[in-house]
Amino acid sequence: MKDLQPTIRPDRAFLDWPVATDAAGWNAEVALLGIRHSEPYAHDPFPNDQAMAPAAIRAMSASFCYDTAHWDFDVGGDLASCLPAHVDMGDVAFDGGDYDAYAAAITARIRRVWRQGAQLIVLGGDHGVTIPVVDALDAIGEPVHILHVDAHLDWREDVGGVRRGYSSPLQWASKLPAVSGMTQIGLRGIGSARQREVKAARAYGSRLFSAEQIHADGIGPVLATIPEGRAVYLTIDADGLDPTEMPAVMAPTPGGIYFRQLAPLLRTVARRNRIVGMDIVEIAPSYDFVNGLTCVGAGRIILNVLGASWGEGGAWRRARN
Ligand SMILES: [Mn+2]
Repeated sequence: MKDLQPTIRPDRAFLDWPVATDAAGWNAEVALLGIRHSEPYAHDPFPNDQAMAPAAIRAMSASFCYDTAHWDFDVGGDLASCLPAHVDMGDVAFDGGDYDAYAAAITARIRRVWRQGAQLIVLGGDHGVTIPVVDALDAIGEPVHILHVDAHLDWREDVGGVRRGYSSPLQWASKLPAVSGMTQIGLRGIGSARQREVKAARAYGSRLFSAEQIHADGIGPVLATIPEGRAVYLTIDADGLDPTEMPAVMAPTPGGIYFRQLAPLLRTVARRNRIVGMDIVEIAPSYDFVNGLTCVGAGRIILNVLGASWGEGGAWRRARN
């Protein structure tokens, strides 16, 4: 397998973590990777705006956490004292050539991360970047449930013949033997799906929650669909959140879920279930006019997952001890 060399060194590491672009040279329990591109659609510009998000999120590090040694009320402690060895692996980028080789190399690298027993954090990119990531889930060695936050269903089989673009990640994941089920939340508006995609998702057994259902009933019914103790992969499309909180997306849609709903959901999941990996995708930094609010939100979501995973009562902390 051809490796991704060189992986791009970020200008600023996520939270100023140590940078190791060569996966062979690091030994960490939390690994972060930026994936700038997925398989492009003919009708979209390449590179798209979302390709700038990994750098934009890292650049806002000081705004979402200027010192991990400080008490963090979301975490209920300080991240510095509970987070194990961690590394920023830099970014990978598609050069417009052989997409199969690019995707296969990402999958190979992530398999290595998971075989070493690390938790993976991915910064997208558009939602197509989730596909080469979930392709590596077989390396977990146990069934994995997917928790998906998005305004859109993302169950398109293909768009103009392209199978691995941003409209297809959950449909793609449903074909993988390592994936045991999925819960999709935040759905609303023109949720990208035609009737046949909604039917296919339901026939597969995906548990769908509109944003409105969550506003009405809270997160309890969502939690009930995630098998206790099962490994979880979390994929968050920024447009799943309300655009008042995460405005910098290509398809802002009113009525989204709020951080105050997502944070306790993720905290509970990260305590009951080992979140083996997560991605946050579809941030369009050119639209992040207001204090970089969308990138700050992304950083806070990642910090919440890390804190709940590795802090008191966290599933990763339990698995390690
Ligand atoms: Mn999406």
